[in-house]
Amino acid sequence: MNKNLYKLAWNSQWQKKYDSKGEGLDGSGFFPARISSKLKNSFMVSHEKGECLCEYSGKFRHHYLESRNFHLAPGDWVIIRQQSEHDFPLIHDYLERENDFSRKKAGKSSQDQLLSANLDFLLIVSTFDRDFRARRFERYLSLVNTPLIKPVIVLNKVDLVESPQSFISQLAASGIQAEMVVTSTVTGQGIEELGQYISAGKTACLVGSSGVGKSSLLNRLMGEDVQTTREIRLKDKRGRHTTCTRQLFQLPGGGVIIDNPGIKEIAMTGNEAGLEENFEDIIALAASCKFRDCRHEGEPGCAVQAALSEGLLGHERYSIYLELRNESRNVKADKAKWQKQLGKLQKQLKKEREKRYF
Ligand SMILES: Nc1nc2c(ncn2[C@@H]2O[C@H](COP(=O)(O)OP(=O)(O)OP(=O)(O)O)[C@@H](O)[C@H]2O)c(=O)[nH]1
Ligand SMILES: [Mg+2]
Ligand SMILES: [Zn+2]
Repeated sequence: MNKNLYKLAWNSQWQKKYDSKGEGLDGSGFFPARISSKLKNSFMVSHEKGECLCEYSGKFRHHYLESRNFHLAPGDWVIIRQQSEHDFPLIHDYLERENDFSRKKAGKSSQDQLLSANLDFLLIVSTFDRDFRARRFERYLSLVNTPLIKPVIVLNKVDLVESPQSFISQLAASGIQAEMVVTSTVTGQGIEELGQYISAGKTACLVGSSGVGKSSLLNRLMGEDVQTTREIRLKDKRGRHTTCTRQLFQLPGGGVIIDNPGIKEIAMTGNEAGLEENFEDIIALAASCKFRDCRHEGEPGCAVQAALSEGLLGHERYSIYLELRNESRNVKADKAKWQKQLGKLQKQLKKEREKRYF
């Protein structure tokens, strides 16, 4: 394989997955590519020879999209096929992902929104002011459902605060375990440190509210302005969010980074794996509760409540945990309801069809 593919964080594991897709992938116009961004009905992909636009093949659309509601996201590896020089290449298949990062879609929908796939690091960017709340960080941290993705908190715009240390101590006191990097795209502080996470072969994804400086950090890491940032956009007055699509970039020193539009609402998906991982201390306490299904909300013999009153567990941390857990359970219940309705509809549809034939 061409070394350009490795610059997209391709490795022997992906090669193995590609090879296992069967004979005939070589020499018949097939090649691997990584989704760089999603457009309305097509994708921009990066591959060993550069970039190109491509579309789903009819088979892929039917097999994954329509039958299984499976979607691709920036970071996914796909197998595309260029049948002739004049055709648009088509997405023929995809390589099973290692992991992904999703949130629940904003609003009432109970569906998830897939933000990106195949990550090594989730860079949760925040500034030291409005955004700086343990609760918000805990949301992001609890959405990381796999130990394969390492979350890193990036505290940007440090040039604007006088005593960053008090903010940082505040975070540490609330029990947040994630590593932190303090940065400024104005003075360059912390940029090198941040860059070390995104070394050759690694993929990182920038998330956080609008205006915290995600694209500015990306530009700094790239060494050139590849993404538009706020000032430039203010002149053409086109709305609040500066970045409008997710997009993948290759850093000059190797490593891949995905920039995201600002995230306003970071809602739980109903998958509790990340929540449990992030609140290991509480989960460990819960093992000693008298009742196995203890909700830790005042039941007798509750070890979590006991730790709370003995001061072994902080009230803030406890209340964040309950808030996220309850939200997560509600989403799970909504999803189950939705699935049931969908099942009913499908059955009805099948009956209607059968009626037509007989
Ligand atoms: N003082 C200071 N300003 C910064 C820093 N980083 C970014 N900014 C400014 O913050 C504003 C927003 O930066 P962006 O990089 O566009 O923010 P973003 O997170 O990409 O925003 P969205 O694309 O809307 O999600 C711009 O005016 C930047 O110049 C920093 O370290 N210090
Ligand atoms: Mg941006
Ligand atoms: Zn309990």
